Amino acid sequence: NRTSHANRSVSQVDPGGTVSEASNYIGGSFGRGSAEPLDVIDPATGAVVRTYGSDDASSVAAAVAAASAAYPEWSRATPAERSGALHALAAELTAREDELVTQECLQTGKPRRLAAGFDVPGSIDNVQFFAGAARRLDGMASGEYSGDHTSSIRREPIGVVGSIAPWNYPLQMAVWKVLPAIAAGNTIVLKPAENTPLTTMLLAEACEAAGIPAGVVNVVNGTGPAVGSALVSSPDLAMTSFTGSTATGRVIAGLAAVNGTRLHLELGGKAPFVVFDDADLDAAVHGAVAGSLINTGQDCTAATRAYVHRSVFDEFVAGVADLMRGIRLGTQDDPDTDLGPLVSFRQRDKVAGMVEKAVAEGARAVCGGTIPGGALADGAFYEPTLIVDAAQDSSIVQDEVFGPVLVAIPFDTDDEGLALANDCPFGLAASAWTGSVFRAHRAARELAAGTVWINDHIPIISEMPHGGYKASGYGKDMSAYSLDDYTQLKHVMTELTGAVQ
Ligand code: TXE
Repeated sequence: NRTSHANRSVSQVDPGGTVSEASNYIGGSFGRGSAEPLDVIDPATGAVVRTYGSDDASSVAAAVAAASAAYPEWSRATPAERSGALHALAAELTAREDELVTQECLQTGKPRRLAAGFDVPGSIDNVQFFAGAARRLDGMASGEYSGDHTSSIRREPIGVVGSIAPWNYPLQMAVWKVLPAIAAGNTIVLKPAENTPLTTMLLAEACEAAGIPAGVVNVVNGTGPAVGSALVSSPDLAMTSFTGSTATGRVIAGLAAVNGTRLHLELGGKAPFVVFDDADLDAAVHGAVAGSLINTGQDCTAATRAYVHRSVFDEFVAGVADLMRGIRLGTQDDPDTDLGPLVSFRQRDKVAGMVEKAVAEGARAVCGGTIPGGALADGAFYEPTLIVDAAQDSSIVQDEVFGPVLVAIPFDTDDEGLALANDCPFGLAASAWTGSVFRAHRAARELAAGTVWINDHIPIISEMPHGGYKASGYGKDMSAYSLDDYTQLKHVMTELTGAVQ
């Protein structure tokens, strides 16, 4: 019964921090789903940190109804009014920064340093960006293209957006979905991943405290097949946005197609990291380790395939393995921790299985390739792993591992290096390492990916778009470009002469 905790904040519902009864935020009220209870598990220890009653199709219907009811007023608010509400949201999130970091680390296992330095401040920066962008939703300038008419363009919101987010950066993914949607005047129902609901509920609490009108932002929680598919199947959605696996993206695309719902998909990646013979090798080695191990490799832009010119290949491999062996695995609050666990034991087992298969097929782990024992044995940890001798068409090279695993493959010519980099279904991000401005520009032009870094790998900024080419999906997150995806254009054509009867 979703109304049983109406108007109580998440922290009031959950004073002890062990059993949360709130699973949804619908029409401005926190409530509790009565479907199967789900556990939130600390992957660093295996301990259950929260149990919540998940939602069901009736909560989804109520959330979509609340978003539909809130839409007329929110869509007609002035840009300044919406911007003001979003600035207030940024302030409420800032006031909760510490709590957001703690909860983000608890549910994902990420080191406090990462959540405090990247996840949470990056999310707040994104909210601030969209608070500003909400006032720049201009249409194209008008003009007279026929002698008797004047034309103008209106940029309008679409309606109710249904969004499904993954677990790798729970707060950031929620913000990437919610902010462009509501900045543009839409309302939204968001379902976070079932194992990482905590910071999305804090985001809902911040929305309430910021005075964002009831029903503009709604959250439901539960599994993908039960709650996610009920949301995506709703005929009252104008748009669906999803970040997650390619397989689930295809299911969602099918469900959305039934209702003709607009789609925005970010479906992971398999980023190549191309090292030419004139690269600063020390920088490339450090970049490869940082780029492949970011968030324990659970980042859709992580470096996964290093294509390295044969003349520097051995030195690159030795350098990366050396640095990887020095990486310290550990729990969230240990200040010495460089690398946390995978988000779940299921994800850890997926990574281990893919590495085992690669080795059975003839590849070799230069370092790592194992589940650590000792004090780390209770958590979902996996050693940083560098693979060589893998075939270009093997699963470890072509499929998303989403773990701390980098494959290195040599090439002989620039053409071959770039061709191998593009020989993969994914196209989210790529990097090229070179001292030559010509090679840099050529790589930027030829690498088939939504983001290409030159002599770096990983940084993102709120002002610039993030989104895929090829099987990595379509539509942009972040930046003013995402507002194109969450709005529709209307041509208004006015007859000027009064001659039409
Ligand atoms: O993803 P899913 P999983 C990749 C990564 C990872 C793999 C599997 O390779 O190892 O996916 O992870 C919801 N209808 N990425 O199984 O299933 C689900 O509840 C509606 C890459 O966890 O895609 C969750 O909220 N929704 C990625 C979300 O989809 C459904 C980030 C993501 O889960 C659903 C995460 C359904 N039928 C995983 N089934 C990236 N692009 O960054 C599931 N969901």
